[in-house]
Amino acid sequence: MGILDLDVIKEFIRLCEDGWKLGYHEYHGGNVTYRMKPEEVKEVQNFVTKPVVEWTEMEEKHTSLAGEYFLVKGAGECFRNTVVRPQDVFGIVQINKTGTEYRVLWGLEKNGRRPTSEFMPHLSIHSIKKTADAEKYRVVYHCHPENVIILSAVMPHDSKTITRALWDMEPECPMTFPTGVGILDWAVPGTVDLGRATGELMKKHDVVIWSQHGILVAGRDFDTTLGVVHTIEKSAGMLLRIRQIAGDHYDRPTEEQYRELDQIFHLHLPEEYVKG
Ligand code: 2HA
Ligand code: ZN
Repeated sequence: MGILDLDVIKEFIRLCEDGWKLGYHEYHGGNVTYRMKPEEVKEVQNFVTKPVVEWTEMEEKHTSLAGEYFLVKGAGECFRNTVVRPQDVFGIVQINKTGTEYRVLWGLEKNGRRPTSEFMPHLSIHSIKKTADAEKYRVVYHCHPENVIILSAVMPHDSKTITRALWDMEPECPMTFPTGVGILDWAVPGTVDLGRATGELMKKHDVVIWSQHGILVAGRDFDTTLGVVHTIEKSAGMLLRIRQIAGDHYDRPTEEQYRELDQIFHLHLPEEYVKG
């Protein structure tokens, strides 16, 4: 048995493989990080005896993430290669006891053992989400689904408009992303400003669309996280087709129907999105 036989590693690889096959990761597009559970850290320690890169100072301190371990996609790596060269495409990274430094324990072998350039924005989101609910949020995933990107170019960048339009496609949508979708205008990727604005929206939502770029999701596990993206991307595709066929003349659930759905499935849909 080796490190690649551990369930958590296999599941991480499967997310990367599925994301690639679904067309969410052209070239080196997208990135993913996962905050490991204590029992997974223990398992990994059987295979990792000493760090492969010593401590690196972080641009931002994250006290709430002190002592955590992350699976992290590597800078410039392609999701497509995760299955064939996992040790290059991602790695295991440990945060120090004060939340000021990180070190690489395994993987990231190519490209100078560097985590994704979006590692710091990802850590900010992990910090916000862990503080909100440590068990509910472990994955931060960013990808480039085609229909979501097209939709972001033609719809107003307003959270209510876009959330309701996506929800209206099928009940699976409000059930899968009940806190709705935040959206930001086009911005230069990887900047501190974009990271901050995303973090602000992540306090309220689990999903943020970066207009004409892609989507960012925080989730409990790999199934949930990929499931949310898959559902939103399918919904965005249906919405674009319906609008192509019928313009604005198509059936949508009413406010009362949303209230009924909410009551039966205990979704706690925000009032601002339910109200017509
Ligand atoms: O290449 O997708 O947003 C990684 C990205 C940056
Ligand atoms: Zn991107």
